[in-house]
Order: sequence, then structure tokens, then C-alpha cells
Amino acid sequence: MAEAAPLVGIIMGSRSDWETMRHAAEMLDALGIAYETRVVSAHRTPQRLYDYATSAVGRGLKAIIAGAGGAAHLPGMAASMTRLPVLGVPVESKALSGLDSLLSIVQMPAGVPVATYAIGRAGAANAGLAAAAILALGDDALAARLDAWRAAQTDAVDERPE
Ligand code: RP5
Repeated sequence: MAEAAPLVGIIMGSRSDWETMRHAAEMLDALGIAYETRVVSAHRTPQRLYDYATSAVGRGLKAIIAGAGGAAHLPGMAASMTRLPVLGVPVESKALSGLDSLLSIVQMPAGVPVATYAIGRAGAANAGLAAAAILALGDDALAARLDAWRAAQTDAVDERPE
């Protein structure tokens, strides 16, 4: 579903973030949601970030999933330039195991919201699911797919550990 009239933008500060952010993409694939992926760095490509965030509403995106590591300004800067929901994913960093990423993303001042998820793979996957939940508010078919996905997850949990 990537690139077919995308509804969700998955952006990340570096190609090195893809190993984490692909888990968001996999959720959107599983739920049949069209998305696009871009490397957009707040620090290295600020003009690309400005252009991306300011054009997002006009291009039809409904949510942005933004992942970054270290001094992770990408989600907050994106949120400062669009009213779209921004779902922030702290990427696990080498130096501080992603605690730096988490605190950089979660501690937004009042007025510029970023919904912040867990560090790493779980956060990326849940950001994908959260984007699906937002879109499902106005899409009954997607809501049914999301309900089915959740039911399948529940069914897959064994009652006994061995
Ligand atoms: C951040 O710096 C990126 O989001 C990435 O998590 C981190 C390291 O980037 P690279 O040096 O691997 O490109 O901007």
C-alpha cells in the first residue's frame, strides 16, 4: 500500500532509523492503509522538513508517524508546522539506549502536541496501530479490519505457557 494516495506519512531522521520504523509500515501494510516513507532530518535537511510538514495537509495526509533518535527534534518540529496528528517514535540510540530520544520527543511544551510511543520496535508498531485507529474513526471498512486484527491477536495468545 506504500505510495498509493498516501494517508499516512512515515518520516525518520536517518536511513538508519528504518530498521525500527519498518514496523510501523508493516502494521499499515497489514491493515491496508496507504502510506509513504521519507528520510527527513530536522538537523541535516531542515528545508526538506519544512516543505514536508507544511505541504502534508494539502497533499491529503491524515497523520504523520515521525521517528528519530538522539536529539530527536523531528516529531516536535513537524508538529509545529502542521495540525495533523504527529505520532512520535523514539529510536533506540547507541549512547543512551533511546532514553535521550524518548525525553526529546515526549517533553513538548503545551500547545504543540506529539503523541509519544515506546522506544524502538514496540513504539513503531503501536504508532502504526494508532494511526490506523485515527483513520478508522471515519472509515468503517478500516474499523472492521482493525477489529479483526485485534481479535486475531487475542486469539493467538496461548492460555498455557508450555
Ligand atoms: C538522528 O540521529 C536519526 O534519527 C538517527 O536516529 C540518529 C543517527 O543518525 P545516523 O548517524 O545513523 O544517520 O537524527
